[in-house]
Formats: sequence, C-alpha cells, structure tokens
Amino acid sequence: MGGANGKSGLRLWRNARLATMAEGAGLGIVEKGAVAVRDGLIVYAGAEADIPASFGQGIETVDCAGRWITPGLIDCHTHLVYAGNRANEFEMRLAGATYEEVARAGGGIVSSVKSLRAASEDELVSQALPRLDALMAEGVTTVEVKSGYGLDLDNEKKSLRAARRLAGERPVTIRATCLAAHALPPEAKGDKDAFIDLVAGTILPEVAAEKLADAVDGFCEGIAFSPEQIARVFDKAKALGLPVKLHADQLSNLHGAALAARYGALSADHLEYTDEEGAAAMAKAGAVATILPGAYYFIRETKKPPVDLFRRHGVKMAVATDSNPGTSPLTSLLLTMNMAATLFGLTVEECLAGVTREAARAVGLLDRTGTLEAGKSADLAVWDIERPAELVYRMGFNPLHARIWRGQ
Ligand code: DI6
Ligand code: FE
Repeated sequence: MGGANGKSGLRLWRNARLATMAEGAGLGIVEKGAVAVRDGLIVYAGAEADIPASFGQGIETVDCAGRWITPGLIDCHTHLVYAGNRANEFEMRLAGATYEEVARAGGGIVSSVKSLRAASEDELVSQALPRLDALMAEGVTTVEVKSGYGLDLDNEKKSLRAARRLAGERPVTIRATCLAAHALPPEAKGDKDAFIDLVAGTILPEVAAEKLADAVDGFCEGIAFSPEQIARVFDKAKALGLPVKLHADQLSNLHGAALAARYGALSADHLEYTDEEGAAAMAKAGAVATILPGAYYFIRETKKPPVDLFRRHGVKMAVATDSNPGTSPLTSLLLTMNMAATLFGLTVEECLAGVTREAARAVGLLDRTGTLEAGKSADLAVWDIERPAELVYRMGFNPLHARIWRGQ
C-alpha cells in the first residue's frame, strides 16, 4: 500500500468496511466505507457513496477488497523499556512463590532496576525495539511507555530518553510516562518518605524541565507507596503541569482509584480491588479504568476488576498489555483483548473501544487519534477479517493486512 499521494495530495482507502469507533455509535460500522487522508490527517471517514465530489480528481486510491479498517490500535500502559528479563522469577513462582514473596526476597521490580542501571541508553533502545515491533505488527500505532526501573535521577532520565527515541526508530507515536514512584531502590535503605522527597523534589522537576515525560504515574500499594506518598508525587506533577495516572488497587484496596480521581487522573490502572466508592469517584472525574488482564493472568490473581461497577457508574474502560518483565511479559494487544473478554467478560465492543478510543483518552490523545473521524491523525489498521469479533476471538493469530501511521 505504498506509493506517492495523488496529485491532490489525497489518498483514499475504499471498498472497505469501517469500525470508526466514534463515540456513542457502538463500533461505528460503515459497510461500504472509505477513508480519505491528506497530509497525514483523516479528511473523511464514512460511506463511499457520500464522498465529497471535490475529492474526485487526481486522488490515489487503495482498493481494500472488503477488508475492515479500524483505528490504529493503542497500547496505553506498557513498561516497554527494560533490560534483561525475569524468567528466573517465573520459575520461582511456578515452584510456589507468590509475586509479593518474590518481591520481598529482593527479586521483583528491584532486580529489573539493577539490570536497567547496568544498561546503556542504546542498549535499552535496542532491547525495547523487538517488543515494540511485536506490538506494531498487530496494528498498534501509539504506545505509552513508562520509566520506573531507573529509580534515580540519571536512570529515570535514561529510561525516558530511550522511550522517546523509540519514536525516531519506528513509525509510531510514543507517550512517555515518568513512573519514578514505582518501587524503593536499595540505596534508599527502606526510607520511603526520603525517596518520595527525591522523586518530587528532584526527579520530576528535572524530567519536566527537559520535557522527557508526558505524564506522571505511581504505584500505590503495600509493597510500594502509600496514598499519602503518592499524593505528594501528584501534587508536584500538578504544579509542573503534568497529568497523572496511577497503578491502583492491584493487590489490595488502598483506595487508589479514588485518590487518582481526586487528582483528575487520565486513568487508574489494574483496579482488581477497587470498590464502588472508587468506581463512582472515577466516573465523576472522568478517569479511564485501564484493565490489564495480562498481569492478572500471569500472577494468577483471582480477584477480578469490578467491570460491572465500572459499567453501572459509566466509567470508560481501556485495555492494555502492561508489557513488563515481572507481571506481564506480553506484547500482543490482540491476545490482551481475548483475555479481557474471556477472563473479565468484556464485550467485543468494550475490547475494541478499549484499545482504540478509550486508550486514546487514557493517554490524553483522544483529540488526535483513537477513532476514524475527520481531523484526526490517519492512524489505521486494515484487517483480513469478516467481522470485528475475530480480532478478539483468536489467540495467537494476526490478521493484520496493513498498518498506516499518519497516512503512511
Ligand atoms: N504493577 C505491575 O504489575 C508492574 N508494575 C506495577 O506497578 C510490575 C512491574 C514488575 O514486576 O517489573
Ligand atoms: Fe504497569
């Protein structure tokens, strides 16, 4: 599907079936549809019969032969930049240890911190690229990437620079998130408050000054940071003009969802232990609930996120891989949708919205991507499928025909 644009600068994908995912219309299905693109932006998405007559001359046309077009997929929660892997801990857990036991025994996040600190920025980029390629091979056009394995100023900056560099290496939109408040590094010697001082007093201001992050995240959990400590991180993020997100209520209910809502978070993520108060607060604040079935599956969690509460309160749900070496070594957003449906009962529509429109909302880019609508970036995925449910139904099969990022 290469080639130069037509004389008019317009390119048209026609003879397609569209799932526009535009708000309020289910999947937004258009049976005989077309998408017109100019200068990397969608200028028309709708019925082929209604294409404006002014498009007629010199337009380059791609015949999609009845294939489906969806918005390019968005993975709105990943820890893609890390070094090495933790297959050894996987083996420990297979022998009976829990994730929390592994973490308390000096494994877990802290072992990835050691590996990341020993790796150069170039190495981090080259180790992340195969994971990014795996995501992109399934039609992903936007990826959120968190730091959080550096845990000191230089290594958090190194991680975020590596994340930013991925966008120069591949045709993809990267959103970088500073997750310095992810875990306590060994040199902090157990003093969480002093480490939070470092995060809020030094790391966030420097990261903001160098524009290395688009958002700030934290891990609110017994094995990580308390709501009060996260609140200090969020106060600083707000002061620096950065939106916040939160790893909330993953292993226990510390009311992280409500905390995130209080700070107008873009999203609260995981949420297995979130209660009704948390769901109501998120609805009121417009925070997206990011569902991460890969981590639930991989650590054999048994408490499911309260999907019914989210529906009842009108909380929007995103679906993401949480791609990370410890709890979700997952680089398939298609398989993630299958897990969200099979494990948590999300509908096909919820899954597809979760990796497009709602994922865009969760990274603060809904005005630019996530649906097939005029004015948005021409981020498209063209699929060899007969019906959208196939994207959720299969496990380990990739029906992507073409991937278009900013019109290319
Ligand atoms: N929750 C998770 O599932 C990941 N981070 C977090 O806060 C785990 C990251 C890891 O184990 O390396
Ligand atoms: Fe995560």
